[in-house]
Amino acid sequence: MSADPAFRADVLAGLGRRPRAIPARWFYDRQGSELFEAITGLPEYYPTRTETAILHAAGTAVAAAVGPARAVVEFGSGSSTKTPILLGAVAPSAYVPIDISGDFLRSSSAALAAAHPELSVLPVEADFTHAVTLPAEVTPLGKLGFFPGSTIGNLRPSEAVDLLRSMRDTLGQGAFLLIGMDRIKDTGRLVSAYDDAAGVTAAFNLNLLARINRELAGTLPLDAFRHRALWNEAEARIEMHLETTRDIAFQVEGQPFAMHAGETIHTENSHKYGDRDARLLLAAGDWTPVAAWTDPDDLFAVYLAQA
Ligand code: AVJ
Repeated sequence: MSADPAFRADVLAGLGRRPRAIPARWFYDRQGSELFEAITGLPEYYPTRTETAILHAAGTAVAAAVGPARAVVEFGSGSSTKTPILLGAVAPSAYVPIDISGDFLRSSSAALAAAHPELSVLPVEADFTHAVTLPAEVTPLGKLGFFPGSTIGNLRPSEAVDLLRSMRDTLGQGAFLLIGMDRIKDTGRLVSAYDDAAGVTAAFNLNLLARINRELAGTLPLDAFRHRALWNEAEARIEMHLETTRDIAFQVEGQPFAMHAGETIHTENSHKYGDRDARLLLAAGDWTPVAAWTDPDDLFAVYLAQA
């Protein structure tokens, strides 16, 4: 299978720049997606189970706030756990998942349509970081955007503002957005969520190098890398890196690279937000927060905002 040219470009550019960094979107080949599913069930990785509980508790209030006859527009292909909770609470007439990867989108949409025969499921294969034209069927319907998981945290603040503005362009004036945002908390709790004792997150991180070797004729010596997760206080984010334990030389598609012991490839940012940070970010993205729900330990928050 010939590699995605965007993957090739991001990897070659990312390994060539200093500090070396590869965008987190490339984690999610089949192995990476399966490893992420395993991460969501880890005892240390609280976000998924916490957000799911919040959605269960807040569903009725969200439905009351957004009103009837809506279209739920999910930015991403939808998760088998969280999406049905929202659909069950809001009972929309249409569901529009938007995702750049068509295969995953089609399979998850088909599964959801089978489970919700009364729902019009209208998948759109697109890059939702830019405004997306929604199917004509949903034009007359009020829109409720859904962006769970604190995936917004993968983006640096300026990129997150741009994404929020694109979502507003896609959904239109008066639309609602339900968005998950992970809270700042005890550093030890945060770091262990990204460096679990079983090493599943380490395998998830290292799989990116295995994917480069698989798809880009890479010769990276995986045994020379170790997973690192650290809290960056100044940026309020967890950073994941792959650190070399010795001097190495390798190729990617024939292009040579060398790394000294201790150098890293920065593979992910997961920004965390206090309540004020979250509200400021939404406002910068031209969204007005109208409600928020958290868990009893204030580990995670779900915001409802209006355009
Ligand atoms: C899917 C991006 C929300 O940042 O917490 C989980 C990905 N990375 N463990 C996150 C992830 C390491 C996750 N997001």
